[in-house]
Amino acid sequence: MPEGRLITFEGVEGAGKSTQVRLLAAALRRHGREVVETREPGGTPLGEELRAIVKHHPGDLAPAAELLIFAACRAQLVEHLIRPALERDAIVLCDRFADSTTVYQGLARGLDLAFIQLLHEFTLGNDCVPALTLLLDLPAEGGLARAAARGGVAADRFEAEGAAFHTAIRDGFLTLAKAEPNRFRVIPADLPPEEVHRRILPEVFHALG
Ligand code: T5A
Repeated sequence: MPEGRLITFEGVEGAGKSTQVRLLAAALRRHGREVVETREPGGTPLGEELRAIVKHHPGDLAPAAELLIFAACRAQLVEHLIRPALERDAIVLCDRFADSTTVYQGLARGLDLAFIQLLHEFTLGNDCVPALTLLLDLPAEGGLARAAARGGVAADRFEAEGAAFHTAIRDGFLTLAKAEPNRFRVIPADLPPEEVHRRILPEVFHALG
């Protein structure tokens, strides 16, 4: 059986996803596994260019345009990084993935969920679907406060949305987790980073078999 696995991290802004990707990558490397760390939007030269646009475009960005930018980022990432890594049996850790599109553009922005599902099938195929999705859960305001406390960077288009939007994001992820309990693990994220990591590890080793 191929040993490559795609593991994704999801959650509200500032939930600690990047921090946990780094901690998990180090732990898996200590176990001798090849690990590829990546993020969405981004992860490829094209994706990083589109990331800057989708996060900081100064004018109005139509919701459909926003959706298609995320889909373009993902198509590039899957083709150029994720699929080749899985084919050589690496573990890919991705900071946000398709579930973010379902939640942000589908559930929060109100775009057609059936169309978004078709886009996922088109961009991921059936070989780049996450084996495990770690949902780092905490109240939206807690994550936003962490992101703001980082300082130095102005709020992006998403962070600048109101409280109702961010609450819908948290609720949306919890709804997806409930619908797919075999793939999702909900991890409480309002704990110190090392404690969150300690709770993630057994879930990952279980998924890796
Ligand atoms: N988006 C994305 C969509 O709308 N559709 C999509 O399809 C996709 C893929 C991306 C934006 O795009 C949207 C969602 C986003 O709004 P981003 O900057 O990548 O923008 O946003 P985030 O993914 O939210 O990234 P952040 O860096 O803001 O949050 P993280 O990665 O969850 O958090 P992290 O690890 O960077 O930590 C944030 C701060 O908190 C501290 C860290 O040191 C850091 O200072 N921290 C903790 N503090 C206390 N306790 C803990 N356990 C902590 N863990 C981390």
